[in-house]
Amino acid sequence: MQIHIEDKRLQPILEKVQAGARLDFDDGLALYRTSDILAAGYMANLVRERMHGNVTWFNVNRHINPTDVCVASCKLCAFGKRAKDPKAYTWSLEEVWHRAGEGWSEAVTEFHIVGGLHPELTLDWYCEMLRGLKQRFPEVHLKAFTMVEVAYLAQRAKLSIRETLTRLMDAGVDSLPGGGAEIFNERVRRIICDHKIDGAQWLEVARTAHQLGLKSNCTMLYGHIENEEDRVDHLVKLRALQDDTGGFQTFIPLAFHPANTALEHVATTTGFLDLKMIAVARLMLDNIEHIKAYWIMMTPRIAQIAQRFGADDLDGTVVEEKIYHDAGATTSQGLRRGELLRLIREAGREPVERDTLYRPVTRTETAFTVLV
Ligand code: V47
Repeated sequence: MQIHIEDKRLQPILEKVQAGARLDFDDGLALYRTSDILAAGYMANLVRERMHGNVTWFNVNRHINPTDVCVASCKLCAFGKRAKDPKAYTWSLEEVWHRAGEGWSEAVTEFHIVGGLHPELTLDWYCEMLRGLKQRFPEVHLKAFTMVEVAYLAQRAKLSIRETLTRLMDAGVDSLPGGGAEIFNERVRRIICDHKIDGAQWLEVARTAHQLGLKSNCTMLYGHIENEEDRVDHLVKLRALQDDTGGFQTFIPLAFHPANTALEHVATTTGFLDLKMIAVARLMLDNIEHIKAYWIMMTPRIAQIAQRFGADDLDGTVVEEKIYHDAGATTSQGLRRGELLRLIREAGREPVERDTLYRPVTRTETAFTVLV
């Protein structure tokens, strides 16, 4: 099929995409720098349909954030609080288990568990939390702890990353979410999250997790002080690790929300940039199966359109979300299943419910009366 490419610099990229060839660093830069978003979207959609046909995956999950107490004080974050901040919270184990059950129904297949770097909660505490969740909700997949949290728990417990991950797996962790990656470039990282592990360490924790058989996701935080080179560098590093391990399931571009952070002066991202981030990710990350449009971050409106710009996954029903809402997100806390189906079908896609490992979940819609 012939398409009209306004930005002639994209012509060789189209040829590579049509031939199924890998894009290089300069191609990534050209894609981030173009205003020809329709050409980028067309190419990304081509790849997306080659990989997933007409399917858009979605899941029914619940986010659990046991504490917002965090030693890191990252400039990018509105969620983390100092222990002595009167607004800080830490749930007891009973509260975690109780809250996990709130809004839970048989439909929930995943708990997404992340929180602050708490100076006192121990690895044993987290393991008990996981065991308690597994005991109460044996069918629910536990996608828990970012690479940053794993590294912090390892440091506090004076254990290796491998040993820490092994203990978390024994206690019930089934996979890892993709947060904390931010932008790997050290110049940017020093400003937006200088207390976090560096990019190389993030990648090393991911590598160890994958070697132990854990799948994980990966993310990139954009729309703050990074430039286009930083973005391409980030994607190329993720792609290189994926070549080695194959352990990343999904990439999620995360738009920076400046409200209530130390970077409040930064302008919020636009729909144009949000869609471009999805498209470029689909084109550059040829070895990562899924690109997720996280509607909480990009709004249901943009997430819906993203299904035609390279995204094949909409996350999720969520139920309760704190990290983005503390940073000023005005999206709702959770989407009902029926609403997700509408967003997918109206975009001409076929919704397929999945579990965390992208196995189709077969249930009749009427079985969801509790959620719809
Ligand atoms: O790690 C923190 C980011 C992440 C802000 O793996 C912020 O399936 C924008 O990782 N503005 C947490 N972003 C969210 C996350 C995630 C979400 C959905 C699905 C998955 C998955 C992972 O949010 C943090 C950080 O990168 N973040 N503060 C902020 N003010």
